[in-house]
Amino acid sequence: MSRTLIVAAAQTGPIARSESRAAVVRRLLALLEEAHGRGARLVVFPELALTTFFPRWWMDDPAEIDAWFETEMPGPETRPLFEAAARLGVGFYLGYAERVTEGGRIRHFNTAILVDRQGRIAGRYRKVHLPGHSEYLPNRPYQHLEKKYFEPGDLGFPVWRVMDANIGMCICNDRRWPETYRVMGLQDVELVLVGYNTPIPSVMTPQYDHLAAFHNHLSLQAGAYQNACFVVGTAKAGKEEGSDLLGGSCIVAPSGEIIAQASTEDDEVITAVCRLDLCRINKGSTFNFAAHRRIEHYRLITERTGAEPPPAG
Ligand code: CDV
Repeated sequence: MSRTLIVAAAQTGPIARSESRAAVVRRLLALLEEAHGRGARLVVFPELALTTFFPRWWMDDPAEIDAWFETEMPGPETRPLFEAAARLGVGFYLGYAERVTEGGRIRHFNTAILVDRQGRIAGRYRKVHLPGHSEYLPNRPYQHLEKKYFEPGDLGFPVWRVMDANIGMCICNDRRWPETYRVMGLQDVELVLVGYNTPIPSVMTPQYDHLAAFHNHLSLQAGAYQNACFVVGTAKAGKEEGSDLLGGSCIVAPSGEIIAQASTEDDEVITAVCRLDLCRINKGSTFNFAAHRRIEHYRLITERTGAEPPPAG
């Protein structure tokens, strides 16, 4: 029997610094309900979906920094999302800043959770590829301080069997790295969920600002095609606290084709019917990993981090 899942990307427009968690959750609830009304059974919200993109600001005061983080999930302000998931029978992906005490120390992560249709947390992912810098960079329109405020994720790239599908998660900059998708591809992933905040101008590569939308889709489409899976990319978009955030939320089929795309930089739901068995076309042919991968030639991928030129000949 073919498996079909209607999936939504619930893009948000900007979130103001002053906007309360409760107000943001009301926006997310409206998106969840709209997605449900359009038949969606899984909704993908952005990275750091509960707040403005605070890593753009340098902060020293630990209390000021910690105010951006959630210490419990669900907490009092986010519980309505979990209740709505259970009431409507709609799962969701939610990105947020996580502050947790583990092994006797306080840890900060850029995290996403997968909540099932019963409103239970079925999976947790912590962002592995943190972009930006940890030191203050003068003469910039803003900072990108993810390396200051978060530790690299420590949970790898798991895939969960939820809603009769193999589902994996990653966060924003992770989508640019083929390793992200391939580790999930090796767990037979069928659906990769990714939320993002992509500021323009880029602190890292202003030379490529005019290509930001192209590089976003290029990464999502390549990940989908090369691993024969659907990819749902959801932006926080628009002008947020003076900084432009890329839109272009989309849903990509295992063929690499975009099958739904946002047309605004505001709160917007897009949906697509994902026939999960389409993943089997390339999982059983061009990208049949068991038949074609040659792992004896891939050692450098895990043994070497940075590029080294060949010896002079
Ligand atoms: N939030 C992010 O991870 N943003 C990065 C930017 C800094 C390049 C991204 O990959 O979109």
